[in-house]
Amino acid sequence: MNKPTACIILFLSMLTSSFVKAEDGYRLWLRYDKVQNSTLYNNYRQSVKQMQFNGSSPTLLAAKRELTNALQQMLNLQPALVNSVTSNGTLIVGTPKTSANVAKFSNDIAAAGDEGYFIKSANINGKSCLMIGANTDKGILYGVFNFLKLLQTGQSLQSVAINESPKIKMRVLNHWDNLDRTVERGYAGSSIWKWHKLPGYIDPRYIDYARANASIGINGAVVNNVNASAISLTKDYLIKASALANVFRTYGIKIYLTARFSAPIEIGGLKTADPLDAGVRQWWKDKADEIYKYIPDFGGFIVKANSEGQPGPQTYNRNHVDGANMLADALKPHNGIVMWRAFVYDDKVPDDRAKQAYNEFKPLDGQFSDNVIVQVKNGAIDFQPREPFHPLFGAMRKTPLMMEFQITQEYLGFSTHLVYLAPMFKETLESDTYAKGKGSTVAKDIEGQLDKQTLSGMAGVANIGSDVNWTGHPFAQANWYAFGRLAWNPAQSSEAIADDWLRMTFTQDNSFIKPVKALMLSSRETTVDYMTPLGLHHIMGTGAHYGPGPWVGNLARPDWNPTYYHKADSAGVGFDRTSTGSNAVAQYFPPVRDEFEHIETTPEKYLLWFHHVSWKHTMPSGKTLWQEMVDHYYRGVDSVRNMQKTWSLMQGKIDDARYNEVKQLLAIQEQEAVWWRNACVLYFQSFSKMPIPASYEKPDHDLNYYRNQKLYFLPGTNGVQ
Ligand code: GCV
Repeated sequence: MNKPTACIILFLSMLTSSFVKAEDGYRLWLRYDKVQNSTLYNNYRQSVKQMQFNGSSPTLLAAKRELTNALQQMLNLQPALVNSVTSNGTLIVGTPKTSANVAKFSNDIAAAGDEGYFIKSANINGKSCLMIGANTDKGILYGVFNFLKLLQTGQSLQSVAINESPKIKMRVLNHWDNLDRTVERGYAGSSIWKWHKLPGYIDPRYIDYARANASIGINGAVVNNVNASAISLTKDYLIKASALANVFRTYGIKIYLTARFSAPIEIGGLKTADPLDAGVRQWWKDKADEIYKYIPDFGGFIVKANSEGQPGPQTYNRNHVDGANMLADALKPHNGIVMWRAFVYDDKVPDDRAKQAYNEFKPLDGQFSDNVIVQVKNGAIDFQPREPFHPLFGAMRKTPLMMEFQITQEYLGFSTHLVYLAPMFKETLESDTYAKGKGSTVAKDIEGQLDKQTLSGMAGVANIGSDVNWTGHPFAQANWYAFGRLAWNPAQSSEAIADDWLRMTFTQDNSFIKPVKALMLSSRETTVDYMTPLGLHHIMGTGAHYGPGPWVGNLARPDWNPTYYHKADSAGVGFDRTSTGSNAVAQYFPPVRDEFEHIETTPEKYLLWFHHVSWKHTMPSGKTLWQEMVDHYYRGVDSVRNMQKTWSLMQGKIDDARYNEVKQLLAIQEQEAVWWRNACVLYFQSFSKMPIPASYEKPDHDLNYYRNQKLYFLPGTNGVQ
């Protein structure tokens, strides 16, 4: 072979191997790479030599496809399909309808309910078998995905005994996707919904989206923005949505749409959208009937009403109950649900924004129809890096409440910063409202356990887009994953979820898992440290919400100004929400109320949320508030640098593509953490007039420099800069 030919062959083989190994993140946590541990590999192969899997519904066929593809890839094995159990190592999958063997497990079946399943090792006809059983096809699908997780995470199948059923009924992703494919607060490319090509073209991505959701138990998707367009309710768009619904249905996912309150005027030609007007009510009934003609299992509507400029019942001097119940009546004959958002606040209302949702909704408790669920953000302001739990939790005892978390990182570094959100979600879920005494956690409220509600739900504002890796940052996939896992069962630990995700997404290598899991678990606290420590909130740049902007105080709406929230002056900093201030604390039950009322008993992490505190106040550490604040900001940056160090040790333990991507993103995160730290410390120093210790890294610019930073064309802003 001559030299040039050899070079070309070498070059081509390098290309091919880099294509083979290229990891673009598309496969998410459903990678199904070959099992590396030879003992496990052999044991697994022995356990699933044969398979009994009957039934021909689309969902069962999808589950079977997933299972057989995965076994082929992980174990290089195609189990022989059998009708009866004649040897050890048979995997039996089915419902009582499709499998007489499964039907025998009546207790497990009863425990599974509508969506649950069991996975068990069992002796059938004297042979050792593995069973995946459920009442429903959907239960089987979830069981199969969990079974595959056991294999992907290297669990032993010997004496496996798992009984699972979800604690929450509606586990829904809220896409803030516009029909023009921009995504409000989206940082991972454009919308994945290609409306102009629907219904004719079904992008395979829709199927992978549905698979990924089903693998973590998500059973609903609101496909369009809560800042809604009435166009999505026109016939053409309903037909497009029905094509998506057809894909989702196989994977147990219902489609929901946002309902623009003024749609009867905008697309219906009516003169009003008054919810008590007979013509308007009839319009919505007809619209609901039309929707169900196209989408027989349509989930229902979500509504953002009278909030941030959206139309709503108050436009016609009616209240939220009037609006929600009108839509509920229209959906009721079809078993549809209304998710009515409690994210309302009005700058014309001269009260603390944090109090407004409670003030509006609490008096309406008990008046909503039984197919309405009120969707409440985790905190009373707006998805900040840290907020105390929303006071509506525990307070609406006759109304089911649905949690709304934000998975997309609007306030937590877009898809540029590595921030694992499970600890933040858990912090809210585990908060005790004391509504019915100790142990009345937020989780219990949204599970419907506090007052035996029949509806229960958790929504997450999706971080999914058209980027190859779906979520922009490779680690942002973990937040989608964790949301689904926690919606299924809020009691699961952030650590266990991170462990599973890392093993499925990257590698089983413990020398990678251990340090990277620790890095993930502390990442949210790190972000709070360099953005909004000690209860500071809403001090980000305006419009795009990117970077620091504590100085902003000139916006038309006072409640959009950071200065409204931190109230820094020469005496101190923080929002007095105690009885001497806005008295927002009164919206909590005692003893939470009493705890937040006093500086001494308020958890330090919420201090400036509830109190205006002197710069010289002595903190439990013995430092002044000023010094403590400075230390948090500096600690935040140090922690990001430690994340970088940890990550650099991971080179070679995973593929180069994702290693390098995360490395570069961490470098951006470090620069931006420094930006946040310097800008905030210099700004607050202009009030405290106290020094930054000489031994600390000096901000490399003065305050004016940071104030004059202007970023253009950031994603997720719908054109607002
Ligand atoms: C969809 C915040 C966001 C808005 C969002 C709103 C909401 O204010 O910045 O983009 O609008 O929350 O949750 O409705």
